[in-house]
Amino acid sequence: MTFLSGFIGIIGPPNVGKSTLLNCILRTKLAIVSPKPQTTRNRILGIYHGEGFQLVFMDTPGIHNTRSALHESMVASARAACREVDMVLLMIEICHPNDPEIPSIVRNLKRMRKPCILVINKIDMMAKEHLLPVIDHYRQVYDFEDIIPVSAIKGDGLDRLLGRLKESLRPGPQFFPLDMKTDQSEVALVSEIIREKIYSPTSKALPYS
Ligand SMILES: Nc1nc2c(ncn2[C@@H]2O[C@H](COP(=O)(O)OP(=O)(O)OP(=O)(O)O)[C@@H](O)[C@H]2O)c(=O)[nH]1
Ligand SMILES: [Mg+2]
Repeated sequence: MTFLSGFIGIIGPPNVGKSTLLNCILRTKLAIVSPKPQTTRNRILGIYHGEGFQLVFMDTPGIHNTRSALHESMVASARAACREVDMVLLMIEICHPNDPEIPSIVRNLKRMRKPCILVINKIDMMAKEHLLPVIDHYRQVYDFEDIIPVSAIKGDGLDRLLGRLKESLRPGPQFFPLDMKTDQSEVALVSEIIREKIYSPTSKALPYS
């Protein structure tokens, strides 16, 4: 049987749930999550091992218009990830379907002609009737391979998403060994978790930059 594999970039505006999706798919806490935007600072690999296939996910910092040096480098790393992958997951959230960052992200996708699945997250927060107009709108915006509503926090829609990603895979090597779930060192994982724990009680007191 031919082995199938591919790299998948998770991109989108800040705070839409990209890291929550990565953690839920891999059933492991690899990326920290917080209600504040711009939580993820580096791209984080998460490796999903299936029977005869491997999906390598790249969680990325939220893309937003910025002038600070730190945030510029975060956004640059998200855009670079987009260039390297075989498939992009553009995540938006149903409560802010017209985030001002989305048009520039889509322009970038068009330039790169990347196959992309639109993932509409947080469907647990809205009644179903809000979904159809958003799907109709996004059908006009880009030639998405598919549009998949999910709730990353509850795990809803993830089987469909994984099935769709598996269908898109091409023959390729097993990039990472079976016991490897991420490329982050234990030290990096621990320091990220400490950062996450500090975020919530300190709130605005934490000098963000
Ligand atoms: N209700 C609901 N909340 C969600 C869902 N997915 C994520 N969240 C919440 O949304 C917030 C942001 O989640 P993150 O996973 O940190 O979002 P992100 O896109 O990685 O954010 P950045 O790294 O800052 O770009 C957190 O408070 C999550 O708990 C979902 O499916 N439903
Ligand atoms: Mg994140």
